[in-house]
Amino acid sequence: ADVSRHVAIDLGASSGRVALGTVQAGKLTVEVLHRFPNGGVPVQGGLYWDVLGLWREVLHGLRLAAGHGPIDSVGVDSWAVDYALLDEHDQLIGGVHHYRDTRTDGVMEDLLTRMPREAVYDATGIQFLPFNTAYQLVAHERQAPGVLGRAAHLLMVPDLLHFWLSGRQVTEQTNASTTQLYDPRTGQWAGPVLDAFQVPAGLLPDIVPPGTDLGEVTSAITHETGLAGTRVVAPATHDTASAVAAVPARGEGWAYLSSGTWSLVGVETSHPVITPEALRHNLTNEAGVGSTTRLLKNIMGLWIIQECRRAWGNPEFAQLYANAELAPSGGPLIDPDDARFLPPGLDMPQRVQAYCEETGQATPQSPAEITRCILESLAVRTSEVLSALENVTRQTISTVHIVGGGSQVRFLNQLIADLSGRVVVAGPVEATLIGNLLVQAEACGQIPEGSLRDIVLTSEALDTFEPRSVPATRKPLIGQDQAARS
Ligand code: ADP
Ligand code: LRH
Repeated sequence: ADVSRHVAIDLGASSGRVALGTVQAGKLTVEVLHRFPNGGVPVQGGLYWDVLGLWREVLHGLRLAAGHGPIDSVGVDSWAVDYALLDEHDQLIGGVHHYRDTRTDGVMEDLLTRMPREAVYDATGIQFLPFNTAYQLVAHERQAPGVLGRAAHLLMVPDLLHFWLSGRQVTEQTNASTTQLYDPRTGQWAGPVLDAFQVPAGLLPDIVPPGTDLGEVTSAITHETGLAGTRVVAPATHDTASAVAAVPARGEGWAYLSSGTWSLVGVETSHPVITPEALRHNLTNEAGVGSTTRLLKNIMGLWIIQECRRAWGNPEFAQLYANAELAPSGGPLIDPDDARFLPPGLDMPQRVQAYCEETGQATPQSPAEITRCILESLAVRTSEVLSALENVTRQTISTVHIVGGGSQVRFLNQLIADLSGRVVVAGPVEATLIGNLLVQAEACGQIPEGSLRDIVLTSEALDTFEPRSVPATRKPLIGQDQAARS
């Protein structure tokens, strides 16, 4: 057909959206039909996602989409690492835990005494983060002994929604790679890691690549939403993989920053880079679209500001950032990756202040000063990681593509250009949705294979930020070689 229409469901940690994408004459137009907030739900000392509430919003978005006429395909992406357990009757066992749940405290350190860090890295290529699925599963079993034995299936969050849409249970590869239970060399689950951590292999469904057709929506979905005959096509279900697929870059010498709740800073490589140097920098090798590897690192990101904003009564982001830009420059800096910033809490502004006090710096007082401190610190840390990526890949990075909700923060874009000394190209804001939609369109045969980035380049307006000179004092303020710290 000349025209095809696809629906992307993109669940971010701070918000979700359902969008309609129309592909015609090699161009994509995107209309966001429905947006809704997302966040953790604290229950009895644990932290969960409201996965049923998200599903209700998804159904609402699908009803709106059905009202626009026939839809060729639908696919889901979300944040990584989190999962649901189902029993033998395919019913949920308990809730879906949030990766920031403190149940994983100390688990990673403990497990790395069973299988050495080097061996786990060699088998998976994945960065050591305390909330990787591997450690969450062990924490789950410790909290609820026997639960992994009772469970029949494990589905990652987007796979759970694909199951509810299509009736098929699979694990899509890009998100499977974030579990630290996946071997990027074989494309299969990493047996030795499963054995060492005592994760039953029988829980894990078959792995399928992005762009896999999972069949038509079920009759229950047709009844509930009006969608009929629509294929469920797994996109790159890891949101970061979808975002990177839509980075509007050509040629070589570029890096990306997927900027939202997290800052994901990395490059695309043709193969996993699993070397002692990559391990020293705790870089991760996540699976990308088209058999690529996303060699990247997590930086704590705008999460710290999101939590401060909650403490300050939810002022508008635009206002917060405008005020931060007016605050004095050359103030204190934090290490955004300090573990104290990981858990949620209305005391986030105090945590930032405490860090500054402990490190003998001035204490930022107003929301504007605190926000500026966080933004400058993110820019410094981003520059450090870009240098680490250059060292590990022995390639020069001259351009940084910033995509995602955070690419709207023009002040941060400029800070990153200035502090890293590189050209920043900002946009698209909705890269994840676009990547999700284009992988579906490719799988449906509506666009030529490998043409995703060209389509983004012709469909989206971009902004450029040239580096300006900065006082040399800005650069070395955080530690010696922070990029080397895991
Ligand atoms: P996630 O997918 O992790 O939920 P997003 O990619 O949606 O995150 O990005 C969310 C971030 O985008 C917010 O934390 C905020 O910093 C930034 N943002 C959202 N709206 C605006 C706005 N109007 N102006 C500037 N920044 C914004
Ligand atoms: C970003 C993201 C990131 C993961 C984190 C858990 O939304 O998927 O890539 O590390 O969430």
